[in-house]
Amino acid sequence: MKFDVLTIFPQYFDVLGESLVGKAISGGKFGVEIFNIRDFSSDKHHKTDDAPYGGGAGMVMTAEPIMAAIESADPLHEAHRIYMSPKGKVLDQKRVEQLAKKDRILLLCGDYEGVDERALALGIDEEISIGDYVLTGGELPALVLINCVARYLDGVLGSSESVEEESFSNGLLEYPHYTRPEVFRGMRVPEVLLGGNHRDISEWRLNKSLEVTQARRPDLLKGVDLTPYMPKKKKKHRQ
Ligand code: 4FM
Repeated sequence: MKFDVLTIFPQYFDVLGESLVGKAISGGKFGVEIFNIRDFSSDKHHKTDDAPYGGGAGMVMTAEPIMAAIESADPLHEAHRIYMSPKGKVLDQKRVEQLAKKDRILLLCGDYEGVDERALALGIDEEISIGDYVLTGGELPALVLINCVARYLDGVLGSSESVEEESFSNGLLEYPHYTRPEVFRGMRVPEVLLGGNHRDISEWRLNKSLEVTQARRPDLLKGVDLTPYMPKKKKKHRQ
């Protein structure tokens, strides 16, 4: 997987040098290339914004350097081109899983009051939001998207099972976790986890998952099929 990120604030992405995501990048599992939109401005002062037509406060990012940056990063339109914006469809784990299957993703980060609509019409395939709140720009949302997609790529998590076992993979919130010591400030680790009976442990964890989901995010249970799995009876074939 290769991410191309287009931004006027490339410093935001220095954080990718740290962390598990950074390890995966240096491990060659995926790459992130940062493009400074300012480098693509033909203006003598490398201007990337201008006053809005129709008036009003703030500045709008101009279409020309954005289109030049998009076409330089992805001249053959091989990448899925995403604009991070509160107007986009809100990202969920299902969409993250689909995005993780793509070979290339281009992320356009806007700042100031907005991006000239023509750059979006001509250069962008999809708008994605990370949630219903407003930030100063698309850089943190782009880092969020890169981070959750990276978890699906080999070498980011400890093992591939960890992605399948966690919150949302079964549509439920996670069960509680415990590690040593057995007693901390008088609080004991639940007895079942010390016993080594893996059927009992799985049952306890599923029940805890259902309990925490019902208590905190009952909306998530609407998408979960709680019917117990029942193998179908084989039809009897007579000869
Ligand atoms: C985006 C500000 C573009 C200015 C933003 C411009 C956001 C979100 C967000 C702020 N992006 N999910 N929520 N962006 O708040 O994705 Cl020009």
